[in-house]
Amino acid sequence: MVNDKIRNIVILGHLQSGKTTLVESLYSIATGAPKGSVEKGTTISDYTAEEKAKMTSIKSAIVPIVYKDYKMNLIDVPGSDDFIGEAIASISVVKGAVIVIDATSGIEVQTVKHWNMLKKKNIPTIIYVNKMDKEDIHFDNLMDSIRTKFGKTCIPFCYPMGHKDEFDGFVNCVTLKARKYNGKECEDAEIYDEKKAKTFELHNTMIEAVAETSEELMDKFFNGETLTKEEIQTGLRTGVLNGELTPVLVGSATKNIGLHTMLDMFIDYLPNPSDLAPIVGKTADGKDVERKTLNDEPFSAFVFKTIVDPYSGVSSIFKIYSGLIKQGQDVYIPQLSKSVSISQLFTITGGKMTPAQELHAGDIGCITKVEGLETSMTLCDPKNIIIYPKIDFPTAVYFKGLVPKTKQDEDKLSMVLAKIMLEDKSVEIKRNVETNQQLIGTLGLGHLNYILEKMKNSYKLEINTEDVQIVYRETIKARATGNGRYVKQSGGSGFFGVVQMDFEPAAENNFTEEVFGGAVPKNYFPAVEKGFFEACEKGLLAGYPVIGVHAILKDGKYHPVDSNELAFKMAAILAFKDAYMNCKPTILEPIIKIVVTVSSDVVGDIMSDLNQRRAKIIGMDINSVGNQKITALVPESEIIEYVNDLKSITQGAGFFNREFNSYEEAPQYIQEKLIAKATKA
Ligand SMILES: Nc1nc2c(ncn2[C@@H]2O[C@H](COP(=O)(O)OP(=O)(O)OP(=O)(O)O)[C@@H](O)[C@H]2O)c(=O)[nH]1
Ligand SMILES: [Mg+2]
Repeated sequence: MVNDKIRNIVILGHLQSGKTTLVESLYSIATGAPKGSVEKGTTISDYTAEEKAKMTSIKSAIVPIVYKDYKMNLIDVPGSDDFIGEAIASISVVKGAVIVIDATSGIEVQTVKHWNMLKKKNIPTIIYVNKMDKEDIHFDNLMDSIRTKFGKTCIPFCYPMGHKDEFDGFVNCVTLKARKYNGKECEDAEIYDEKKAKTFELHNTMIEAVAETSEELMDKFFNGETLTKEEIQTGLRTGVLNGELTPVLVGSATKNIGLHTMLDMFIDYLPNPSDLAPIVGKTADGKDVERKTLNDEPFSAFVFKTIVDPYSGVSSIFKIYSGLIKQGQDVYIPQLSKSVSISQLFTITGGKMTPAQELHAGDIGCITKVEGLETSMTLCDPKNIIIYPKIDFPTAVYFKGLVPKTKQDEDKLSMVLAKIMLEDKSVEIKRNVETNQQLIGTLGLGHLNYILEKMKNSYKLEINTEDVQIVYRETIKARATGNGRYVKQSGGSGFFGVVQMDFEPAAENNFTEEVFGGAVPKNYFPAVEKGFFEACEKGLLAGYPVIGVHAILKDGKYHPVDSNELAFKMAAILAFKDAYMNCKPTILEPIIKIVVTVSSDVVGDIMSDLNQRRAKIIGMDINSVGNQKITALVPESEIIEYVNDLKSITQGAGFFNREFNSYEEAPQYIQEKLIAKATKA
C-alpha cells in the first residue's frame, strides 16, 4: 500500500443519525460483503453484547476498507454523550471526518458538539445529510440551518433530486452529473429539468468559492473566463483541507445513496498523509521533536484505544505517526522505559483481528498482550525516542458507591475494575478511607449503567450501587479551656496524667505548649500532642473529623512514678472533650468548584437551578465557540445528581467539570439533620 493512499476518517454525529449504518454500507460497497443491520445486531461496528442489545454504539469501532486502491480506516463513534471519550480519542488520530445529520431531525445537540470538536482541531470535514429517503424532508430549510449554525463555508456539493417531494437521487454539483436510485442501487442519470436551475446556481456558487481561494483564480473569474476542471478540483481540495469549505452531501445510508460519491470525495478532498503537518512530540529529555507521516521516518505510533476481552486479553490499537512496523520488530515504550518485541501484528475490523506482516505510516494497527501498555502511550523506535502528548479525556463527574454482594465478588471487583479502567480513561476509582466506600466515578448515569452491565455480561459480576456518603468535617469557632485528668493509682504501676489545655480556631490542626516550671515534663509533650490529634479524629457533634484547631498545653501535673505517655495522651483526649462544646463547635460541608458550560439561551435556567442548590456564582465567561462558562462553588451534597439534571435542562448539550474547593460551615438545618442521624446510629 502506497503511503499516500491512506485515509483515516472518523464518523461523527448525533445519537441514531445513522453512523453505524453508513459505515456498514461503505464496507459492503468496498468489499462486496452482505450488509449487516443495526436492528438485527449484525453490523461490524456494534459487535459487543451491550451494543447489540441496545441497538446503539458504545465503543468506537475501526472498520478498514480498500476502495479504488486507497486504504480507508473508518472509525465509527457512539453518538451518546456518555461515551464522548470515544469521540475525543478517535478525533485525536484522524485528519478527516464525516458528520452525519439525520435529515428528519436536523442539527442536534451532539452534531454541534462534534462540529466544535473538529473545528478546534482543524479537521477537514464532510457533512452527510442522511435518511433523505424518509418523508417530510425540507432540504433547503435544513441547508439554511446548517449554514446559519456552522457558517457559509458549508456548501452543498450534492443536491437532492426527485419529482415533487420524493427523493430518488442527487446531482453532483461539482461535475453536474446526476445519480438516480433504481430501487437497488444508484446509476448515472439526466438532471431533472425542474432541478437544473438550482443545481447550476449551486455549481456557480461553488466556482465562486473556488475562485476566492486564490487571487489568480479570482482575477480569472471576474474576467469571465471559465475555470478548468483541474483548477476547480484543486481549488475545492485546498478549500476543504484548509477548513474554508465543508462539502455537504445528501443520501440514504440504508439505500446506499450518495455513498460512492462520498468514497470518491474521501480520495479527492481529504488529506494524504504527506499533506499533513509534522506531528510534534518530546524527546526523552523534554525537547520538541517532529515526525512526518512518511515511511522513511523513524517508527513512532500512538495508542489511542484499548480493548480488553475477558478471554483473549488486552489489545492496544495504535495510529502509526511515522515509519513502518514489521512483525518481529522491537519497539520502545517511553512511559514504561522498556522495549518489547512485536511477535504478532494485526489490523482490526470491529472486534476481529487479522494478522499483518507490516504496516505503514498513517495506518492503524493493533498489538496484543503488552504488559503495562495503556491508551495515550507512545510506541517508538528504540534509537529514536519520542513521546506524544496524552489524550485529554473528560474526567469523572458522577460518583456512586459500589456494593459487592459477597466477599468473593469483592475480591473479584478490583481485578474487573482495573480492566474496565484500561479500556475507559474517564472512569475513576477511589476508596474513601473515612467512610470505607469504594467509589466509582463516571460521566453520567448512562455511562455507569453500561459499566455495571459490562461487569455482569463479561465478568459475571453483579454489583449494587449506593449514594456517595458525603465526608463532613467539624471545627470550632471560639477559644475555650479544657481540663483532662487521667489518674489510676490502685496498687502496682499506675497512671497519672493531668493537663490543662486551650483550644482555638486555626487554619489547620496544630499543637504548641506554654508550660511553665516543668508542670508537665517535656518528654510527655509528644504524648499530649498525640492525644490531641487522636481526639480530632472524631468530633463530639456528629462524629466527623475535626479540623482547624490549635491546641495549647498550658499547665498540668505529673507523678514521678505513675506518670507515663499513655496517661498524658488520655489526659489530652479528656481535655479536648471537656473544652469542645464550649468552643462553639460546628459542622463543615465539602464545597466543590464547578465550571458549567452551556449555550447562552439556557443561562437563566442554569442560574436559577444553581441557586436552588445553594451555589455561589464566582465567575462567568464566554468560551471560544460562544458558549457560557459559569464558575460556581456548590456544596457537594447538592450536586450528586447534577450531571443528569444538567443534561435534562440543556437537552444533553451542557457539561461541567468539578474539583474539590474547600470546607464551609453547613446551614443549621443540615447540621441538625446530621446530628440527629449520628445520635440515632
Ligand atoms: N430510513 C432510514 N433509516 C436509517 C438510515 N440510516 C440509518 N437508519 C436507521 O436509523 C437508526 C439508527 O442507525 P445507526 O446506524 O445505529 O445510527 P448511529 O448514528 O450509529 O447511532 P448511535 O450509535 O446510537 O449514535 C437505525 O434504526 C437505522 O436503521 C437511512 O438512511 N434511512
Ligand atoms: Mg452507531
